[in-house]
Amino acid sequence: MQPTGNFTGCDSFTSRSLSLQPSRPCRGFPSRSILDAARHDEAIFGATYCHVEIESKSRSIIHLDMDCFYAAIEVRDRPSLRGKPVAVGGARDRRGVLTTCNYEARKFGVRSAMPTFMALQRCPNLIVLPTRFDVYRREAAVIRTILYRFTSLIEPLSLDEAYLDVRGTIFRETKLTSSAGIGPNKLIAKIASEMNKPNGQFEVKPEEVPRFMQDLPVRQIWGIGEKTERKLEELGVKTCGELQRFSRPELINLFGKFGLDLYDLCRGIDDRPVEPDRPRKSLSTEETFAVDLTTLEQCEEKLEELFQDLMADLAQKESTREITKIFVKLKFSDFTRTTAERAGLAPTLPDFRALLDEAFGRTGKPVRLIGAGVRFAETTLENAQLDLL
Ligand code: TTP
Ligand code: MG
Ligand code: MG
Repeated sequence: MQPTGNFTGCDSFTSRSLSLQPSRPCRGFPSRSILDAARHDEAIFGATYCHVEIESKSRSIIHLDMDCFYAAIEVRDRPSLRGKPVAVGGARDRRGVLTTCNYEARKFGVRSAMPTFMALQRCPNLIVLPTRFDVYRREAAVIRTILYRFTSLIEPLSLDEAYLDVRGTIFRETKLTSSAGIGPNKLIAKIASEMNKPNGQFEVKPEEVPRFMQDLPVRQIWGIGEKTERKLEELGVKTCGELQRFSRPELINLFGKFGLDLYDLCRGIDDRPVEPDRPRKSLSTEETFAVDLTTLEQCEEKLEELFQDLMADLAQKESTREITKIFVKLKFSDFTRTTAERAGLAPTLPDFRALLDEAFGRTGKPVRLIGAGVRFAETTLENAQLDLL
């Protein structure tokens, strides 16, 4: 295994020493590919000996992930914050939650998705900044353009150089650091990219996979969340090596179909090819209420929460697509539904509110579900990306 450190020109982070116990769980897996507009700060791309060998065993996958992405952008844009603990998210008095924080804040135990009040208890000097999704979307588009430049250039013999170049180029052009992992498949590459974060990289060669998996905590495997982790712990299983002692039938008994995946994954086997994403046509969030909402004011309050979720989801999953329409969907207590939708509106809260007012005004019935969403322009991913630059 080959840990490699920082490139020059980025002095604010230090490279951590090699450890086979990654310090944090691997989230958001599986990722799709470098063409995937759905992920804003990470990309997976495959390098093979030649184009036709994409299905062969000679696959090499690089997984690249930006370091504390939103927080790093905020610190870059406000140099006076350098070296201080910084987080991005909702304010404490609004019962906010953090989207992320920089590595200075992580030393205090501050984490993504942590309520802001709790983060401030752990780190009283934490500087909490509001989100600027439009800026993150724009940065993601710039980074993706850089990545496009590399996709056709990578060859196995120069892989190390290639991913160094990718990270170096991103830093030169955005002043943001990233981390990369390289491995024989997506699973290993993704886990490897977390090994030397921030501003580091890590390679697992095919022959090193068995050793790499042996002590790896099961939580690092995609699909294993808190619940499965607990269930495994009750069975005395903490590492992938321990999980390898179970047979296929035993795992199917315990976890259903996912047991079959687990059998392979805990051995570091993952055959998913790197594939360009098929662009989705729309993105929405919705909520069904335990108690129906009867007034427009109640609906507006819920809409604001849905709007925040939608904006976060949009920045995360479709950071660069052109939005053509926005819509609000209501389902009523009698299960009838209506959708108010309009072209040419920006995805702003007042515009969503106008659509809600319109939809609510159509019936006045109690509301059991509200949905808010956007539709995207039909365009190729590359065009979508370039449009925004
Ligand atoms: P991540 O890549 O998971 O985290 P990160 O880039 O902040 O830090 P790391 O160095 O560990 O990779 O997520 C990318 C961005 O997505 C993150 O900057 C903010 C956003 N995000 C949320 O909004 N909510 C979340 O719960 C998480 C995990 C991320
Ligand atoms: Mg990420
Ligand atoms: Mg990241």
